Amino acid sequence: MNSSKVLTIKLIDGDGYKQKSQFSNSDWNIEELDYEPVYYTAKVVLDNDICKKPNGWADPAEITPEFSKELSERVSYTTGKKLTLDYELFGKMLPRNPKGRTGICGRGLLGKYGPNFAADPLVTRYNENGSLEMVAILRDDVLEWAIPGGMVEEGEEVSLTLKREFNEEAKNCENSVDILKKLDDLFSNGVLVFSGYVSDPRNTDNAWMETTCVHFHIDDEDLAKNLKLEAGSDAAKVKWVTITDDLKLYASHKDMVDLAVKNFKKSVVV
Ligand code: RP5
Repeated sequence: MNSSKVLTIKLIDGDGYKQKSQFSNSDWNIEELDYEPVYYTAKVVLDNDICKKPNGWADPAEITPEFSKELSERVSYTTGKKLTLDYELFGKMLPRNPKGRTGICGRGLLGKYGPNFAADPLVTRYNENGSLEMVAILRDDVLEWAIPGGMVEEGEEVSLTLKREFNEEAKNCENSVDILKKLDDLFSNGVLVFSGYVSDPRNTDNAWMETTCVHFHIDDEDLAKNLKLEAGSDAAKVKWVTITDDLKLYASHKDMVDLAVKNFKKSVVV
């Protein structure tokens, strides 16, 4: 994210990822007088304005003094501090991406100004050949393999999000009562891998992703062999993928997998 190059550009028609403007340095401390980020807030975000739609998931489009106050009370995982509203956009003060310029302002495809909280359940097992594998989904928006993670809903405990997202995206099918019980046990014993800002192609100068990744390693042979997977919401496919050095995953997912594997190998007593 600190690279001086423009981020991965995905150009999808309509409400998708947008081309970002060029910049030479992402560091806010280095002045860039001709920096002109593209303004973009997707229609799907505006259509889900919490003030206009019952069950809407996006912040209001109108920045009222009351909303500004609410915004300045939000706390980031990354800094552990309340947001500072020091980015001026169309005469309103907004939060500034803590990791630097992105080439895009507004919320893009993200619902919230500031941090947008997600949760990433990394489920692994050893296969019959002794290789470590993870459950991966093929995201149906960008067609890249990913951890089956998703957004934390308003008021939801992260531990619930981890399980809900795994069930919705990767285990969208019947499993025996025994397997479900074992899966429940598995999800009650995760190891925290990472919590904080992640480099996601949707990040903008004013809205960004922060996630909690938790590792759940399946030791139980029955669960490892017999857990049935089926792709559900937001997933075109699901499968066990061998974790190799050159595995390519969406956004920062490979970094989180590498961290989990490193910690896991250290924790295994030989
Ligand atoms: C990533 O976006 C997070 O790591 C998480 O996996 C994902 C959440 O977004 P959606 O899957 O809900 O689009 O940055």
